[in-house]
Amino acid sequence: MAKLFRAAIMGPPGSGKGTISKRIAQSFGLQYLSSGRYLRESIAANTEEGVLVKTYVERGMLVPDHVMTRLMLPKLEQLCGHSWLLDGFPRTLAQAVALNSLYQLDLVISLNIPYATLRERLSDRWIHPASGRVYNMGFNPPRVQGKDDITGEPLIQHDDDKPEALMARLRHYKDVAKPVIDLYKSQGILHSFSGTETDRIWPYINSLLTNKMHNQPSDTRQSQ
Ligand code: G5P
Repeated sequence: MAKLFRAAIMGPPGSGKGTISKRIAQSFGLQYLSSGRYLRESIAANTEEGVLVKTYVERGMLVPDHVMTRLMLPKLEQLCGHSWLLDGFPRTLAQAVALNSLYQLDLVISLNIPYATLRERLSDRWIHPASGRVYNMGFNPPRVQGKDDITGEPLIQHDDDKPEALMARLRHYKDVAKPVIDLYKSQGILHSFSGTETDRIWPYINSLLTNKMHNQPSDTRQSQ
């Protein structure tokens, strides 16, 4: 039986995790789970957890580890039997340790994007709240300004992309990501990519994944 492939993508807000994750999911057929998108769906649905996480997300703060692991780990259980890619989780060492106790990751992609590029991208980002479709007024603008391409409904900006929340998110990222990056480096599964354009980084990620996934050993063990 082919071994299941488990990967995660890390990077500061606006680094292109979501954009690259969608390309990976499409090109390699992985199930893709975005923590940010899942949180925003919970907020929009006004679930009990949505009400709780809203107070953190709208201030650009990280949702506490125990809440994140309680939300994300059961979602992964539902993906049992599939290869998957995590976008935005784990984000702290405590989350990485909790994930590690259940699943061994095969690969972690870390994106290093200059601060000025991040700031520029996020202030230009608009989303279609119902579907999560993301637009950027320069990189991938909607066909009609301010409207979703598929439904024609209005686009909005996330509260956490507004300038005050954005600064807080960028500061937090640096502090909490370092021990996670060190952990995955020590496990020999970290691959870092630097640059200012997703389209230039993508071919390297594509070829890394092609290599890794085609050279995956078969696994006779029970898959988690
Ligand atoms: P999220 O949703 O995980 P962030 O802040 O980590 O949010 P974000 O903002 O979604 O990440 P991204 O996914 O890294 O960014 O980037 P993206 O959306 O693909 O690209 C950003 C923009 O740039 C888009 O408009 C895209 O079109 C454009 N773009 C991409 N490439 C290029 C390019 O080459 N050129 C140009 N010009 N544009 C480009 O998390 C949100 C919140 O949820 C909570 C936190 O509160 C967080 O702030 N949260 C967690 N809390 C605790 N633990 C966790 N694990 C959490 N996960 C989420």
